[in-house]
Amino acid sequence: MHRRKFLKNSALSSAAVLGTAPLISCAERTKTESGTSTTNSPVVICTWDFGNATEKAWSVLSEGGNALDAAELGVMVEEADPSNQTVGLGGRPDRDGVVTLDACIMDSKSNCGAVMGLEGYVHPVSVARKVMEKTPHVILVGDGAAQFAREQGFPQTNLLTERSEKEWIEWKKTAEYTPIINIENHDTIGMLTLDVNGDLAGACTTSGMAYKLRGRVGDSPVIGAGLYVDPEIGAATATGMGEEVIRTVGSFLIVELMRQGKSPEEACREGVHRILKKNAGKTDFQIGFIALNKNGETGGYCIHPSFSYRQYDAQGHRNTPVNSYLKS
Ligand code: SD4
Repeated sequence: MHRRKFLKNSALSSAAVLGTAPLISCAERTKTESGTSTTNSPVVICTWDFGNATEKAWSVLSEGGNALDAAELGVMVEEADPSNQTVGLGGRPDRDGVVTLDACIMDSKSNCGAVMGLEGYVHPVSVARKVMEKTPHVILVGDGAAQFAREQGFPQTNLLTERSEKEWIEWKKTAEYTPIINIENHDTIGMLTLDVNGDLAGACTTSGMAYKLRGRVGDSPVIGAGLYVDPEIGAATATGMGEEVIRTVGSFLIVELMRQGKSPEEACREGVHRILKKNAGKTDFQIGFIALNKNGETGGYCIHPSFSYRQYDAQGHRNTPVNSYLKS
């Protein structure tokens, strides 16, 4: 049923691209036996060019699956990939050599869950979802989060790969803390999804800044900073220097800017400008925001060039470089 409606919408969208029908928004009013309902053409976007993760989420959405499942299953692909050293298994450790993971998830009813500083579990996003669904809480941290993960039956795993350990040992020779401005195509994954029912969801997961102080938590698992979803407006997520995103409650800000009528790109640009204003000319860090509104429109903005987002929708898939404040 969902799939049929989605395919119908896809056909409408294609007709619009070809100039045979006006494409006003992704939402279509459809007559059903019980009245009128809104159906949508699904969309998924994620920070950077995480093709496999986005494809996974799209496989859920294009079959009529829900936005929350799509976001969780999508980012799990990166969590399980040891070659990505900024998320999940194989993530770079803190300065004490321990991989600690942060993640959050949010649905279109404003339910949310998060784990911070989780050690020994490959899928913090799934633990975050259990926090959301099985507890009266939103956030669990450190040992408490690990205890909860164990109790929920998640398997324990050593997350420190040989490669990440070798690099950490090398780093210790100087122990200089210099976050890399851009890690092209390999960075924190924030994913935003819109399903056939018009429901939005999002997930964000990371190992955080490499060689961070033990106990440091960035923006990624902080609802409103690294991720925010508002059922009436849209959703936003962030990557980059978490401290700066937290100071502006970045993703919440972007959703509120969309509420005021800004397009996703305009809202992301304003969010980046707010951060820059607070830093009075300092630009030696990266911030990248992406956003998806209720109509399926997407956009992003960043400080340094080379940030992009991958998108899957009824028109296919593409990697979209986003405009940046600095041009080189
Ligand atoms: C953090 N925002 O922990 C994350 C990390 C990140 O580019 O996105 N790095 O601050």
